[in-house]
Amino acid sequence: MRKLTTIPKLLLLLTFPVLTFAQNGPVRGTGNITSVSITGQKIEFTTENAHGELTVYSPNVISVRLDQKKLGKDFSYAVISSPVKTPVAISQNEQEIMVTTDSLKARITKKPYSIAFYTLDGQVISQDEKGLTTSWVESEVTTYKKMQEGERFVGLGEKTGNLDRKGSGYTNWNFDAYGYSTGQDPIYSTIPFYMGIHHGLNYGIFLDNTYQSDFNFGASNNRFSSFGAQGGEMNYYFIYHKRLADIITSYTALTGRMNLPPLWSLGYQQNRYTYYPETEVLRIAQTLREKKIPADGITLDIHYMDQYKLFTWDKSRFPNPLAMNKKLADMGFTTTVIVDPGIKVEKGYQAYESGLKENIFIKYPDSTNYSGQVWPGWCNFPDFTSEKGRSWWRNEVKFFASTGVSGIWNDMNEIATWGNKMPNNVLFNYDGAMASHKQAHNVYGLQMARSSYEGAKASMDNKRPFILTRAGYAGLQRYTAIWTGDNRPEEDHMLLGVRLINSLGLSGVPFAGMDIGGFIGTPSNSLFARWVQIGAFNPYFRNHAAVNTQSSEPWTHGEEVLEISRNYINLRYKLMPYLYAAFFEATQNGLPVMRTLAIDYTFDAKIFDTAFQNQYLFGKAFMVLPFESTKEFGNAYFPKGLWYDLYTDETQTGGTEKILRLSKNKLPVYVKESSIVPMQSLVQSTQEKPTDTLTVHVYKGALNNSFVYYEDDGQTFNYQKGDFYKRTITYDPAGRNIIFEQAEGSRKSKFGQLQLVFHGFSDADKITGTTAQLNNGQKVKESLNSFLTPISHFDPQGTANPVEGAKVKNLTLTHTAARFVIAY
Ligand code: NBV
Repeated sequence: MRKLTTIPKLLLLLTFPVLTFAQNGPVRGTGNITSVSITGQKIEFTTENAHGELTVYSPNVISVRLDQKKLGKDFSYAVISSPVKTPVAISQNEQEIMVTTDSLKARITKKPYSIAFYTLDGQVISQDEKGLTTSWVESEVTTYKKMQEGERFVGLGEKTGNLDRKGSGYTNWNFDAYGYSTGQDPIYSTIPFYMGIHHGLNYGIFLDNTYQSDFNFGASNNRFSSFGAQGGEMNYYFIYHKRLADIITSYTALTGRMNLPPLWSLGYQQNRYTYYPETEVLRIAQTLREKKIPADGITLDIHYMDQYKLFTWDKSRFPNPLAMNKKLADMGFTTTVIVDPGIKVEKGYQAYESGLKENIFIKYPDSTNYSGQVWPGWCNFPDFTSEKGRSWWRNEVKFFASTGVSGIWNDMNEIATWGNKMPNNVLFNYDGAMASHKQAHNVYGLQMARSSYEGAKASMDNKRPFILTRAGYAGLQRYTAIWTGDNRPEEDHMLLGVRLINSLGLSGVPFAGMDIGGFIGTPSNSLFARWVQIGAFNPYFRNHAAVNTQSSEPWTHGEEVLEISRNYINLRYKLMPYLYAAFFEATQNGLPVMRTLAIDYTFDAKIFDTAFQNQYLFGKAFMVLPFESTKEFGNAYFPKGLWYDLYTDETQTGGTEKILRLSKNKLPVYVKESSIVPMQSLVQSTQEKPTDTLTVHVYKGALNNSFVYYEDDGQTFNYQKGDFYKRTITYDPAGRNIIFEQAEGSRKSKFGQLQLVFHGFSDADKITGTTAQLNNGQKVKESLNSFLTPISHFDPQGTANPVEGAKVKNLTLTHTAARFVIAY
């Protein structure tokens, strides 16, 4: 690998003939740097054709801005953090400016401008493609990076295609992509953040520009990767860490992390376009209970409204929504309703009249309101990029809480209108800066979701709202979950959905889902069953189907599919303590709940193989292998380490491929060695109290592992005042210990008993609970049962057969907040 060394200048010139330009036909380059000023962590410079700025945000994050005109204030809808004070050395000479932090070096070459990033020991992480660097074609600005040998690219949010995006190009322009094909681009949302991987190094680049943006990872060229936008400035953040996971953590330090979701939103959500009238909604809820299919959410699509008019209920279909929602709540269901941004132009209609009066709609340049056609007919659209528009929406949204609704599902917010050709001269406030549709389009959905979140939060009495969106921009995770829109009931679409959610996870969005079963048609029975199995291992778990398709409830595909669906939904509910902890982790470090193997096994080429690219981890412990339902055999790849079959505890050594025999009723899932998996008894909704025992599964292994167990009321913001119960559980193979650290927070666990289940341990391991280690003087009641325990928790059939040779032992303790150690 090439290193940054002090090669004599002449030699440099000979080795790399710099074919540069300040202007060549319609293309304008930056040209040479002509002046430099350094203030603290910031370098400002001018070039022959441009103005530039480099800011050290942290030891690992550097922002670069370039524009043909003087740079103004750096306004962003995505970035919420400011530079942190960081030790940095900046020096310059005639040829270059050197920036060194504790983690990386950046070198700006002056003649002409170009930038490169290096590790502290001089390895190239990323460098501008000499000769092209950053340049403009009219108002379109692009930065070109040299394509490194063997370089791979991951991320970019909700993008179709392969996990490794090498060889592909993408456009960001939020688009209503009804029934999109598996290679279609763009679709609904924009997250201009990707990570490059080469030579055992990885880095992230976030282009913070809301115009239509384009990314090229070696599509139609063999020279560079590039990112650019049709207007605005070049404004990007370069992030370097040794681990890909840390890059995501830094990216989400910039753009924010998700808030703790309400627990009910992690349960199963039953959806349809559309359930009405009220009797039908209640019938669905009752049937879920009767058939013992655990569920938490019922979602209402556009037909709950009076002629699709926002902030209304159709009184003939829903005569008393508050009473209906109360009935649903008594049965353990929470209601989510859809909202579209379009407000019907109709004299006398409350929302329209108040929107007019408050003057909150987006406008043509001649100050008339822009009208586009959607469900209710001709509509005007609130300007969510103005504080006035957001405040109007926040106020209107209170309507939902007053009718007993806790979830707001934001649809059509690309903006989608009939014709899908919104004029570019429509104007948006853009928080005072005034922007055209070209600049505001990609943030409209984000700002709508933000307004819904803020409005719902303000009207829900300290309860956590749940917001779902279709469109969005970088940073959407701060307000909302996202789903992948109008997918098709096809096998490859199910697998594409897995990759879309994985890619969203790489791009800072942990709370994502897809329409289970496929939206625009009727899936085969086996596809529906497989999709529910996978859905149980998705962060947001909702099935949905369009009008004029077969209904999508788990019982509509026959008894066998019903049973398979129930088994996996049951498993999801038993895993709730594990899942909630995974969400808690996402709020702390931005890491996703559903993780492509690229996060933990970044430099293992095999995981990018299209045969294995859909495999993912669900939380830290489970590796899910999503195969088409039509396959009898599946080729699996096990990354290094030891893996336990979730259902049999059979072990599999990593670094290997294996052909698995598949069956309809079982989704292949493996547990990583040294994992810690807390589970609870089966409940029918998250509102039902589980039994008093928390079961913690421990898998023997050689890796150090720690798991942060987290509980709170699952509903309110009281956790912000310390009302939580949190404890770190560490698996320490060298010390042969499992350590339960002292619990933190002012809350008592809802579980009085703790049952430990040991997988892969043998009698020779002599597991003991060490009561002596308790530091509060309290005695721990313990009983070590040295018989094989039925591993019914994971049996998809629920038949609870002990598995021969599984060496599962259990130990039951009184749950105490004090630190204790289990030795083996
Ligand atoms: O509101 C109807 C549908 C909704 O069910 C779907 O989930 C959205 O993605 N919506 C799109 C409107 C257009 C459907 C053709």
